[in-house]
Order: sequence, then structure tokens, then C-alpha cells
Amino acid sequence: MRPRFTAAHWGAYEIHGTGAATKLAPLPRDPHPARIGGGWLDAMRNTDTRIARPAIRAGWLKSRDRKRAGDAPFVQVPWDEALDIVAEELKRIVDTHGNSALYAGSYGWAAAGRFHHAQSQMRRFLNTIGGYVSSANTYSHAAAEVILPHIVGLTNRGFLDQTTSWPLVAQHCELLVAFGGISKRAAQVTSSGTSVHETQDWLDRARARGCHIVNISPLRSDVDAEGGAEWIAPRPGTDSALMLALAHELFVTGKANRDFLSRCTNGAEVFEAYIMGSDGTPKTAEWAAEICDIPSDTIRDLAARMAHSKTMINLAWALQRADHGELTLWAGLALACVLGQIGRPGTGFAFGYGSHETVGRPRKLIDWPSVPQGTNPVSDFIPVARLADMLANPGQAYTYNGEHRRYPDTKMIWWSGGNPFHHHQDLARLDTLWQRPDTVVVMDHSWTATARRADIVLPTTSALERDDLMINRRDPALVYMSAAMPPLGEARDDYDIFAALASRMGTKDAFTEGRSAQEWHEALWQDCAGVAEKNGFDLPTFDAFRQVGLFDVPDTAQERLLFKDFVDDPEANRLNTTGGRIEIESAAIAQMGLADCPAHPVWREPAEWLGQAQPDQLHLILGQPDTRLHAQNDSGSTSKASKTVGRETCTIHPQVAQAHGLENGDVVLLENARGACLAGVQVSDALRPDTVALPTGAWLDLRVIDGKPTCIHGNPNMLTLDKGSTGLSQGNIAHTALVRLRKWDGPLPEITVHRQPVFVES
Ligand SMILES: Nc1nc2c(c(=O)[nH]1)N[C@H]1C(S)=C(S)[C@@H](COP(=O)(O)OP(=O)(O)OC[C@H]3O[C@@H](n4cnc5c(=O)[nH]c(N)nc54)[C@H](O)[C@@H]3O)O[C@H]1N2
Ligand SMILES: Nc1nc2c(c(=O)[nH]1)N[C@H]1C(S)=C(S)[C@@H](COP(=O)(O)OP(=O)(O)OC[C@H]3O[C@@H](n4cnc5c(=O)[nH]c(N)nc54)[C@H](O)[C@@H]3O)O[C@H]1N2
Ligand SMILES: [Mo]
Repeated sequence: MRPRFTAAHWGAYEIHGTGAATKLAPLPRDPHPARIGGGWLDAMRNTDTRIARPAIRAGWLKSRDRKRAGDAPFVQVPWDEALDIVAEELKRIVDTHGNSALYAGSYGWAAAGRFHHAQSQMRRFLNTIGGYVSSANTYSHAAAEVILPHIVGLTNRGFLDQTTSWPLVAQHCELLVAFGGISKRAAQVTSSGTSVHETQDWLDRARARGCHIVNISPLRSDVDAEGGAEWIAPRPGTDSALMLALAHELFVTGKANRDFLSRCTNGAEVFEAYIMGSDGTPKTAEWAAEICDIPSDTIRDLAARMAHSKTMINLAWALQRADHGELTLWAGLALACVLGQIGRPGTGFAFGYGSHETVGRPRKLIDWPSVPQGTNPVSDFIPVARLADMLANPGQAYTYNGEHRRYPDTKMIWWSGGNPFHHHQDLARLDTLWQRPDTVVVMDHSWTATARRADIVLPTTSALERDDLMINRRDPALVYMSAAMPPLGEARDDYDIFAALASRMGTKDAFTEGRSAQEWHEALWQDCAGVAEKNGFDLPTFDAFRQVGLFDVPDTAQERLLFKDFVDDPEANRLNTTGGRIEIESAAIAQMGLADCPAHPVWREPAEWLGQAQPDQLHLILGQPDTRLHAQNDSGSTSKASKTVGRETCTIHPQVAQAHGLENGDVVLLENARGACLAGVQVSDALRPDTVALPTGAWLDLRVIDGKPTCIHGNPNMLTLDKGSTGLSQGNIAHTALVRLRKWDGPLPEITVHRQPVFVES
């Protein structure tokens, strides 16, 4: 029998068997299937953590109280009752306070299918009833999204689209300097789904040809050790100082590419003067050695090797998810300009090789259609990571990309397809501020920490319970996603839920356009056929596609070389910046007058860092988890198998283990002024001794222990700092946090977040 298929952000799968015997098998063509996939099916079958029926928080139902807490009791109600209540409340909020009182930024990854995309459906619905306050940018790379248009004249997406392709790196690059590494772990994932995982192979090919990789990161594992890589581990948050010192070294040794600087950049003189000490401090190797805590000889030696090799500089996205993240990205680009190898095969500058599987993929990009969302009549938005600030300070002023804006006054929150009690920083603060709005509606398939903090919970199907289309402009295959299991309990598709709400709001025709989900799939496919035709190929009929399940887009091979045309002829191919070149100094940014983001890249001390730490403080490293996508699949077998005594596992250095009398399998309390969490211990010498690594994504299980808000399950966002990266982008700074650690020898509280909440009768 011909297999059926499904897909997720971490890969595409064949569906084998039926009923209890159903199994998912990665596509045979995928050389490196994602580890994450192992826990998908059982997480979606987990009746302890799935939401089976609509539910309303008992306190809200009874008296509209706002006591949203992780352990709040719920009343299960029939669908019609839940939908009536939601529609009534939505009308009340909009009529009383206007649509600007509805915050539905609803950031999150949801599922990979093109039609049943939670946020698209939600926005489409809310746009039919007058709109909502939205959010700008992402948790992934907000700082880059805002600064790149100023300094290279491209959006972040445009920049990623032009990233030099991996084959050119594999063929030509001699020295790959990877700030934040290039890891198999993060490259498991790409937004919208992928039929193959190739990043690892490109890295291996480069190495096989003799390319030397320098992993500049607190973690050795940020480049796989088996393949071989040199490891330099500066203090976290100090990369920009290292970059400035590398540039200094190039200038003083006469290795700076002055031809490139004068032809292709603006502001190089000011930058050079700063590097040479216009502020009183030359940015020498000794200067940076002190800040970064690495030997000055290492810096000098690396600069020399960069100058005499064909060198590619890559920054992992993580580097700008930190205090002054804009400046770090900018410093990396400026260093690449001083080196002057941008625009040549396999060298120059990249942002995010390894951060997503598709970055640098040598494929033609095809702009497939998506579900039209309509237009939002409300123009108000917040920078996505300023969620808690918005709740704390309605009306307060803040800056964003040169604008002076004010936070709206939120009375209702709508979240579908995201998990702020996973992704936001300083979760104890968010937990307090979350009590402010009148009403919180959450749509999800699982009882996440966010669903538990809602007033009204509407259970959705997961991607495994419905048909959909995997259509990713960066992937060479289109996948017809077939349902692998029936909807769990009373779960409904987001589309059906919004259609039923639209009926109640009087906008059903506008929302559905009279189509069923399958009719939407067919209509989308028709639109795809038009796009295919423009690209010179035909798609099969919808029925044929559904039968076969996979379509391989023909002739997708395409290589790209970032800024080649511009570097070949900067006058003829000006960049879309103020001065038409790469801006090492930006008049537009200078004009904003931001204290924390001046006119050119500089070193600024982060809000918290090891250079200003007590001897017993450690820097918290929180990479993306190897066994999950964020908090998704945390209740599945693969994620659970990676835990220690049921908690997220943190990695500590043997010196820390010795100082605190710890060994593998122990439990520690990580804490700072903001909160605390319990984590299991794994000892390894593959990280800086003054750091502790704890992946993100353990479902928040919050208690108060010794007066302190504590996640007993190991969620690192209890410890992170909720502050904008700079007044330019206001991006999150998840990677900027110091903690203390001690052995936990108290009783181990039982984890309850992987169980159903308490249900009561109304
Ligand atoms: N400390 C720290 N925090 C971080 C980061 C970090 O590096 N460090 N990284 C940040 C980054 S880069 C990101 S992108 C964010 C990610 O943050 P999120 O995207 O919020 O995390 P997910 O767990 O992927 O949340 C997606 C939610 O959608 C739900 N869902 C799945 N399918 C459907 C569906 O069909 N319908 C509906 N309604 N819901 C569905 C899932 O169950 C899940 O709860 O986290 C950020 N947070
Ligand atoms: N398995 C898996 N893969 C994922 C995801 C997932 O949830 N699970 N999420 C996806 C998403 S949404 C995104 S945005 C991308 C993010 O992709 P990345 O940002 O590339 O991934 P991270 O794991 O956040 O960070 C990479 C590494 O940066 C290092 N690092 C931290 N601080 C510093 C520093 O100050 N200096 C230097 N030099 N290095 C530092 C850490 O050691 C960390 O391992 O990952 C994607 N890939
Ligand atoms: Mo992300």
C-alpha cells in the first residue's frame, strides 16, 4: 500500500499502520531525521496532557475573578456553551473598550501545515470583527529584523534569502568562524516543515575538503565534536568585544581590506577611529582578552588566520537574543567588512547557518500562496517581547525603530498556537501581570502552562488529526498531510472553531467564504498551480496530489552569493541603505538618539555578565532543546527520556560539581533575584567552568518555595531578564542572565504539569 504522509517543523513523515499500531517513519530520503520526531505521536496521544473538552476556569465562571494560576480548577463545558461565552465576552470587550483592548499578538510556532496555521486562522477571524493589537518581529531574531534594513538595506528575510549557499562554503571556505557554533541540534528545525536535513552534510563536506572550523561558544557541543573543530569559549555576551579586537588587529597589522571598506561601506573611518581609541580605549587584543577571558594571543592568532584564509564569519541567531544584540550583529558585519571577503565564493558573512535547517540551502525559493488574513483595522502593535511591559504599564511611552510609541490598555488576551509561559522571560513577573486583563482565551491542543492560565480554553486538533498541506518556499517537496489519528476527545480544528465563532459574531461568510477546510485546501492548491506555472512547471491535480502525497518541485537547485553584484559594482548595484552601501555607521540610527544603540557598533557591558559577577555566580546558557521544539512534545517519550529525576537536565563543569559536591543524577536549585528552578545534573567538561547550560522548554510547573517563585520542572525562563535588547528593536535578551546554584537536598516536589488540571462541577 502506498504510504500516506504528514509533516512538522522538524521533518516530513510516512504514516504506517492504523489505529493503535500507527507509526511515523521519517522520509527515506532524509539523511538526518530529527530526534524531536521520536516523541511526537506519543505526545499527541498522551491523554494526561491533551485537552479533551472545552474548559472554563471555575473562578472566572463564578465571579469573573482573575486568579489565573497554574493549578486553577476548571469546569468542562459543552462546545456550544463555551463558544457562546467567548462570543459574548468578545462583544462586550469590543463594545466597551474598542478593538485596541484586545491583544492577540499570539506569538508562537503552532503547527507546520499551510491551511490549519493557528495564527493565520485567528487573524483572519479577528480581522472580520474589527481587528486586534498585534505584535511586531519574533523572539528568534527581533534585533536583526529591525537593524538589518538600516545597515544592509534588506529585511531579515531578504538577508536570509540571499545567504551564501552551503555548496560555496563547502567548496571554497578555508576558515569558518562560527560565533555560537553551527549545531545539529538547532538545525533539526525549520519553520513550515522540511523534507530533508542537510546542514550536517554540508559541514562535513567543508571539513572533508580541509575547511577549519572555529567554534566560538560557551559550549563545545555547538559544533559536533566528532567532526573536529577548534573551540574558543569567551565569556557569554562578550562577542562584540572580541569582534572589535579582531578588527583592531587587522587594522594594526595592515591586513584590513581598505579597498573593500572604501568601495562598499560608509562610516569605516569613524569605526576605525573608535577601534583605535577615539573614546580613550584602543580595542586591542589585551583589552578584549580582559573582557572575554581568553588569551590575547588567541585573538591575535585568529585575526592573522582570518586574514590569510578564505574566511566565512557566521553568527548564530542566539547572539542577538541578548542585551545589545543589535550591536553584536552589527559588530560581526563590520568585522567581515574589515576583512573584506564579502561577495566572494564561500567567504564573507552569514547570519544563522545551523540556526534553521534551511539557512544557506542551495534551493530556488518559490513564493507559494498562503491563507489570506484580510487587513487589521487596528494599527496598534507592540514589539513582541514587550508583552509583560504592556500589561504592567498601559499608556507608557517606549521607543521602537525610531518611533515613540505607547503601550495599549489590554482588557482581553487571545492566544492561539503559542506558549508565552514557555517563551517569555522572567516568568514570575509575567505570571503576576497576567492577572490584569479581564479575560484570557487560549486555543491549544495541550494543557500547557499557558492553557492552565486561561479563563477559557478551546481544545484544537493537532496536525496529526487533520489533513493539510506542507508548503515551504525553501523546501524542494510539497507534502499532502493526511490525518494519522482521529481528533482526540472533542478537539476541533482551529478553522472550525473560528467558523463557529464567526457565526455568532455575524461574520461567518466573510470568514469561511462558504468553504469547508477541504475546499480551502483545493483552492490553495489551485493558487499553487498558478505559481508553479509562472515558475515553468505543472502541478498535478489536487486529487492526484492527495493520492500520491508528495510532489517533488523540479529544478530547484540554485546557488546564491550574498552581495556579489553589489561588491562587483557598488555604484551600479547600490544597497537600499541611506548611503547605498553597507553602513558601518548609520545616520538613521544616530538620529534616533538612543543611549544604548549609538551610530556604529561599540562594546557595551550587558545588564548581567561574568565580568561583573560574584565568584559564585554562573552565566546561564539556554540553547534550544535537542528533544523538543520549544515546549512542544515535552509530554512525549523523547523529551521525557532526556530528563533527570523527571526534571530538565542542566550541564555543569566538573569544577562546579566539585565545589558543590555534585554528581550526575543529583538535583540542583538554580536561582537569582527573579526566581528559581530545579534541574537534574549532568557533569561535563564541554562548557566554560563559569556557565551552566539548561535547555528551554520544560513545561512550567510553578510553586513558591522558601518564599521564591520556583519551577520544579526546570524552566530556565524563571531566571531570564525581561528587558529590551536596546531601544532600537526591544528584542528579548534571553541569553543574558546570571544565576547561583546549590545542591537540592530537600524533598522533591511532584511534577503535576504533565497531568490534567483539576476539574470541578460548575
Ligand atoms: N530563555 C529563552 N526563551 C526563549 C528562547 C531562548 O532561546 N531562550 N527562544 C525563543 C524563541 S527563538 C522562540 S521562537 C520562542 C518559541 O515559543 P513558542 O513558539 O511559543 O513555543 P512552542 O512550544 O513552539 O509553542 C507553540 C504552541 O502551539 C501549540 N499548537 C501546535 N499546533 C497547534 C494548532 O494546530 N492549533 C493551536 N491553536 N495551537 C497549536 C503547541 O501545543 C504549543 O503550545 O521561544 C523563545 N523563548
Ligand atoms: N532542536 C531544536 N531546534 C531548534 C529549535 C528548538 O526548539 N529545538 N528552535 C528553533 C528556533 S525557533 C530558533 S529561533 C533557532 C535558534 O537558533 P540558535 O539561536 O542558533 O540556537 P540556540 O540554541 O538558541 O543558540 C545557539 C548557541 O549559542 C550559544 N550562545 C549562547 N550565548 C552565547 C554568547 O554570548 N556568545 C556565543 N558565542 N555563543 C552563545 C549557546 O551555546 C547556544 O547553544 O533554533 C531552531 N531550532
Ligand atoms: Mo525562534
